[in-house]
Amino acid sequence: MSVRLPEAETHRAAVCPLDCPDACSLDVTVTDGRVTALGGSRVNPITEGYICAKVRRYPEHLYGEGRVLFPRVRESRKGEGGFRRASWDEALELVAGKLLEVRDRRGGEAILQVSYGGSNGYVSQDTTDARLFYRLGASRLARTVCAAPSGSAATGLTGKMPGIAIQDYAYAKLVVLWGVNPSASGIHLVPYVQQAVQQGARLVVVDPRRTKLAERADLHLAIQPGTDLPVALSVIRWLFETGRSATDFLAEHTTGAEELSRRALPWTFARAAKAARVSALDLERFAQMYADASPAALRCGWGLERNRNGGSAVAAVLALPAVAGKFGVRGGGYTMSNSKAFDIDSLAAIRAQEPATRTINMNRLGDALLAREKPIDLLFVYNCNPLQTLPAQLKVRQGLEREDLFTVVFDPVLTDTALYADVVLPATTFLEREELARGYGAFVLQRGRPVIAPVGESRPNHEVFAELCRRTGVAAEGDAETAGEIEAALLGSSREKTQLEAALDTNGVAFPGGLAAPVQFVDVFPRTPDRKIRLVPEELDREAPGGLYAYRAEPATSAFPLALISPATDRTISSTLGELHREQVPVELHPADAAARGIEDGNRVRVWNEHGEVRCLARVSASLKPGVAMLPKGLWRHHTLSGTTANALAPDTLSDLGGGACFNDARVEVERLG
Ligand SMILES: Nc1nc2c(c(=O)[nH]1)N[C@H]1C(S)=C(S)[C@@H](COP(=O)(O)OP(=O)(O)OC[C@H]3O[C@@H](n4cnc5c(=O)[nH]c(N)nc54)[C@H](O)[C@@H]3O)O[C@H]1N2
Ligand SMILES: Nc1nc2c(c(=O)[nH]1)N[C@H]1C(S)=C(S)[C@@H](COP(=O)(O)OP(=O)(O)OC[C@H]3O[C@@H](n4cnc5c(=O)[nH]c(N)nc54)[C@H](O)[C@@H]3O)O[C@H]1N2
Ligand SMILES: [Mo]
Repeated sequence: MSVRLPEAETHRAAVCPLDCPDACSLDVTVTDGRVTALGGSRVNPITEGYICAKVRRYPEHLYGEGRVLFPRVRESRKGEGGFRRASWDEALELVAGKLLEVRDRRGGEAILQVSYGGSNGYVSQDTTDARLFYRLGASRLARTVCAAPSGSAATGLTGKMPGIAIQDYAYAKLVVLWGVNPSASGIHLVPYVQQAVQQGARLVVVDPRRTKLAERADLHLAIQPGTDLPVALSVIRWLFETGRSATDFLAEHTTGAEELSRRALPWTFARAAKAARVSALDLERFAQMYADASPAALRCGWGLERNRNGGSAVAAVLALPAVAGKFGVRGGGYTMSNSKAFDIDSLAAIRAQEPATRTINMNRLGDALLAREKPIDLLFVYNCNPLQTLPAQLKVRQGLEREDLFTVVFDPVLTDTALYADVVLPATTFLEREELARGYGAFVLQRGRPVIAPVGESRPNHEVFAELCRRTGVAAEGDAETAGEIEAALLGSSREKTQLEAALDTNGVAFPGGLAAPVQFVDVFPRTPDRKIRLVPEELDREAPGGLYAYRAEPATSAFPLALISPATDRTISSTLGELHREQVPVELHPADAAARGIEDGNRVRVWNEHGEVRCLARVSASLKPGVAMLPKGLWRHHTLSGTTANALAPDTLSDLGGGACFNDARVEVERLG
């Protein structure tokens, strides 16, 4: 009789650094060296012991079929995914050799790295990776696919002043959710909004879709995508015109109020309502509610930035609490991104100067890869899945198909982009490596430790890039290379070094200035030179076509009348984890738009415009505004019939500020397929 030994089950602490505001602290169950379950812990107070359904499925991501277990070298045509196994030594020699060959033959600018928020941790991005590409003199990347317009606006107006803490929404008497859908994209805000509502707070949602929270709202402004700017300006105009503006606050704490009021003047409720396709009375109701309530909490999301007016729209929305005088109380003010809550400077870990080479806007990757002049010969992709997440997908795909382009993809899973790689390198996930993680909603910094050994032969980013520095001969004495050295350099760059280290060592979590929930204009102030909000910052005014707050009209044409938006879903984190969902994803249409085209639930349809087409299933949904269609972001090619996604329909035009992506400026037509 054999004795069955109990399984060695342990619970280990970890932290989720994926691209999400919440930065959850995790409790990971490890059984015999394998992750068997993930849940939330209470180390980060916001996590409160629960996490999203997406990350709960992380064990399938770790050990699933899609995981890359060892380096691979291409054997088939690009896109077909035929690879042979290679050793790390062979793969790294090949990549290092190509980097040097391209630099020596064509100059460093023929090398381009493409990376984004696959892992938002401080250690796995902008450390040894940036060092390698800086020292090789590679082309620089403008990381603009997300948060560029809102980042420009928030920097210009307030120097990215930290916002209302998630837990402080419970104190609000009015909550405004503007272009944000926390039920999918940051779930820990939801219970605080609900708590506020239970205590009598009113809820306003500004969103073309009837989201879960919009269903519970006192007022849902279902505006046409891209029209947030006139809507916000009409409220600003009304506040000034009716004497409801906060005269004293504006005089003491802002500059540019008069100019802002001048620019808002043309935007009567009637005019804004016409542009936004909502009722003027509802706009006035909103303005009244906002003026009357205190504390009034405004959560500004990213849905409103992804169009031609995105930067000015966010600026106008962030100007609202200043004009209405909503700061200075707990639960009052706004939240945008708190990504700069800590004063940690990645340059300290990079230890190299950024070269003065050309900058390529990632939203124009397709054009850059297809350019004949100054071509890109080597593309290095990590922390990103550009084929599925960047605009103008067909151009990106055409670029990746170039036989004379050498592509490296470094990722834990075999993404659709990786199918076009010459070399695929296996990356560890955050459960297999060290990390220093911060949220851009929650005010926390947490230290992540590996809870399991690397799966297969996977290696962490910082190690692989440090090794490539050595193999290309650009490594230098004293470079921070190990996770410990990198962490020390990062924390060492902060004025709060001692406090941060002490907090990380004892509780595993640190707060900026020791504050989990700072109050705007009490604990935190604009980081502008005079600590004032700049309502019409000069540099933004110069950058925006026609000046800041100039509205660019609806781009629909008679050929392409429907606005196609591609918001986040509760199933994926952008495209991350998309390999776990195999079902077809439908395009959603309003019943009236579907009926006008003879389309019923479950039909096969073609969605197209001048940039490309998607063939997929259709779903009829009354949660949309008429004239608005939706196909979520982050889909993989297996999610549609044609293998193309919303990104094939997204123009590569740029927003007014920050060179941001205009995904939601896609205008399309839809027809039923036989
Ligand atoms: N589950 C999940 N969570 C995520 C992510 C994810 O992919 N999945 N991604 C993370 C990332 S990278 C980000 S940037 C954040 C994004 O977080 P959110 O800003 O909440 O996400 P989005 O889905 O882009 O947009 C929010 C809402 O804006 C609406 N919208 C679209 N166009 C407009 C418009 O013109 N005006 C207005 N007012 N609303 C509009 C959409 O219908 C949507 O409901 O979420 C993060 N969290
Ligand atoms: N149509 C449409 N497209 C959009 C948007 C939209 O609104 N509409 N929104 C955009 C937004 S908000 C964003 S933020 C972008 C995001 O776009 P991306 O930055 O491309 O994000 P992901 O799709 O999550 O891909 C990240 C990749 O990084 C990998 N990764 C994770 N951790 C690590 C690591 O430690 N090391 C390495 N080497 N790799 C790792 C993941 O496996 C994944 O393949 O997508 C944009 N795309
Ligand atoms: Mo994003």
